Amino acid sequence: MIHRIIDANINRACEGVRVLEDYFRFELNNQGLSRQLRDIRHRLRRTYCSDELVRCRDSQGDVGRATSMETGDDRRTGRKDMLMANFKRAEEAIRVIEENLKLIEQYDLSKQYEKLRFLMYNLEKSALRQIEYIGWEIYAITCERLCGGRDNIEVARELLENGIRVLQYREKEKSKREKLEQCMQLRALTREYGCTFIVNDDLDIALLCEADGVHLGQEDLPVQKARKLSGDMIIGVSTHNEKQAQKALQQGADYIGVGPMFETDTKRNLEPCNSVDYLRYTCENIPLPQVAIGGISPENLRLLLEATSDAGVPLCFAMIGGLLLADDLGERIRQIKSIIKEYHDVPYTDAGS
Ligand code: TZP
Ligand code: MG
Repeated sequence: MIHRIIDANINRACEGVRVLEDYFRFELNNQGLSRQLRDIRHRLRRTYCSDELVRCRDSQGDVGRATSMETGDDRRTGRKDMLMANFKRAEEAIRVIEENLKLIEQYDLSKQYEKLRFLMYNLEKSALRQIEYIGWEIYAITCERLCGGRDNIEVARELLENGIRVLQYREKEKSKREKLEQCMQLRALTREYGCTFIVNDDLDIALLCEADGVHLGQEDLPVQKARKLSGDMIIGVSTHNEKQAQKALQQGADYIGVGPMFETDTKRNLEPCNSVDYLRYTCENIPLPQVAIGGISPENLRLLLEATSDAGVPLCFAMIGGLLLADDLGERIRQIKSIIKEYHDVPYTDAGS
């Protein structure tokens, strides 16, 4: 009855992949991931084709069916949960196919399925990262100078308590030693809250504190060189025009900063940027998650959301002054999130669940 097992597991794997594929295709408009998943699904079907498969099928006589109907193990709480369950479903099913093909002396085919399983592991990682990006919404950046006497750690705690899911450490006037010290503390804190932690400029500090990522400007290390040291750490790159955005994409950046959107006092000597038009361009042409930045506040946020309402890439909004200068951080975060929600109800709401 080995064919019965293989048949059930080819179906199981393909169905799991189809759930994933349609999520990335229809909800996220993510062409890259949906194409790769489609390709895997076709290879799952085609690698072992035998009339024996359908002949041995007996769904009515499946003793596992009643159990599956009775348990609530497959109740999902959100999209992340659904995605993880379906990656696992597909990976486990492929493993079963591999083992059983070996039993019927189809060793070469088993190895082909093994390759597909490893492709799924890689896709799982990048898919989960995409989901993380969607959950970012507000990309908070530190700036102790704007914190009214409080230090970065205190302010970060308040941001995290109010649901911030990505925090960048950016301090231009502190020594490396001070920065490392604060980053170590922030790493521990962000880990507690499951928040992505990114260090601006300093790859060495990012590595030492085990940050999730590093953010590089046009004058910092080039992406390819940074990648040699950073492994699979997230690398974000600031871009101010189309050429820089294309280059960041080619060089393997994981996301791009897009800005400055508006005038800002926070950063001096900014390269000019045709703001909203440029953001529209990157959303349409650069298939990477995007972080709009520069002078963004609750007052002008709708302008950006309107211009990008059909963006097929994850888009979030970086703020320093627009966030840190608020009297009540929690209130400001809720205000910004509710503005974002006017434009992106699904899937931006439960991605972090
Ligand atoms: N990069 C481009 S603009 C900017 C950076 C770091 C400053 C953003 O700060 P604010 O206060 O949100 O304008
Ligand atoms: Mg920099």
